[in-house]
Amino acid sequence: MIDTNATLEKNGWWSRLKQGLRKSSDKLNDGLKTLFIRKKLDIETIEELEELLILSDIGVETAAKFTSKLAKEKLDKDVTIEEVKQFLATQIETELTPYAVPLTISKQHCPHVILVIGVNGSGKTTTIGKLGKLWRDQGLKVEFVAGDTFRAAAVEQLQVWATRLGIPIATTQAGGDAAGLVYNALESAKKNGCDVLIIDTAGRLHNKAGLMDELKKIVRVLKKLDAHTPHDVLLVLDATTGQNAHLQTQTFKEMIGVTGLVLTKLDGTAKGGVIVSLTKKHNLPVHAIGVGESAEDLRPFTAKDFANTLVGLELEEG
Ligand SMILES: Nc1nc2c(ncn2[C@@H]2O[C@H](COP(=O)(O)OP(=O)(O)OP(=O)(O)O)[C@@H](O)[C@H]2O)c(=O)[nH]1
Ligand SMILES: [Mg+2]
Repeated sequence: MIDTNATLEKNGWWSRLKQGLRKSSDKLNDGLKTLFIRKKLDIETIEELEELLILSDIGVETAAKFTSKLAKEKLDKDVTIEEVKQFLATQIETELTPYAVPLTISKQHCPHVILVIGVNGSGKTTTIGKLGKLWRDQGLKVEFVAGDTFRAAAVEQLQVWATRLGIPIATTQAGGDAAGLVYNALESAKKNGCDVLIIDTAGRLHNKAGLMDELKKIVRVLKKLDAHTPHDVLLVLDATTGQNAHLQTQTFKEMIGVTGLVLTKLDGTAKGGVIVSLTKKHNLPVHAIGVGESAEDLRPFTAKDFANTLVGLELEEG
């Protein structure tokens, strides 16, 4: 499984997380600073705080839940901005903890098959490269399948990661049959002792129906060889798309089935709170988040680190 406690580069990851969530935390913090000039917590401040939370895409219901709880505890009492930040961080952490689930690779699966899906440009191929590095570094035998046969450049892009990381990759020519490629790749991965088979897919075909049909076909052929596969269907979402991420999740969930989320490009949005509403609404775990383009910019998702960073609290050492 992904070792969430890996100390390697932990401090480096924290500073990347902090840097990556800067847009979101700056927005929240600037808002809080203007709100909490007054010392006493009045109803007007509570309402403005609710608005600020809604603007961070945390979700209308959750924003109302947080602020009514704060009002119950602190209305007409003196509060400091630090207290409010601590309160929000605790609430966000509580909301997210059930959804911060590491992606567990079972060596018994031989191989553990992960199908990676999402609309074009969401960060699928990059995420596969990053995950491949993470697991390879943990000593797992990883293989890639370049299942986006729609574009020649897509195969090349995954090939670059594979070469750089020394990870074997199954490919076919552009325009080739993705499901056939996946079938052959699983068949040979079963023979050669591969631990994790990660399948890249197209984000765009001629139309949405075509894309969904191809993904369904891939799932069908996997099941023909091994009814338990794919063990995970990872939906990769670009966090900068905001409310659109909700729509994408709904569609992929209905059409293909999704077991977990990866949120990418959190560094490019001020609405990092979208993770709170996404997980809750769709009841899906977040396995990892991306806060930049390099291989080190993806890590397992932990509720406390995310919550504290989002509200601008310093992370605890250790
Ligand atoms: N800033 C930032 N950029 C990212 C992140 N993840 C991916 N990207 C960039 O987003 C762009 C698209 O990523 P890809 O991995 O090619 O996306 P894809 O889903 O495979 O796209 P298609 O193959 O077209 O379906 C690339 O330029 C990546 O470098 C991230 O966490 N932060
Ligand atoms: Mg791609």
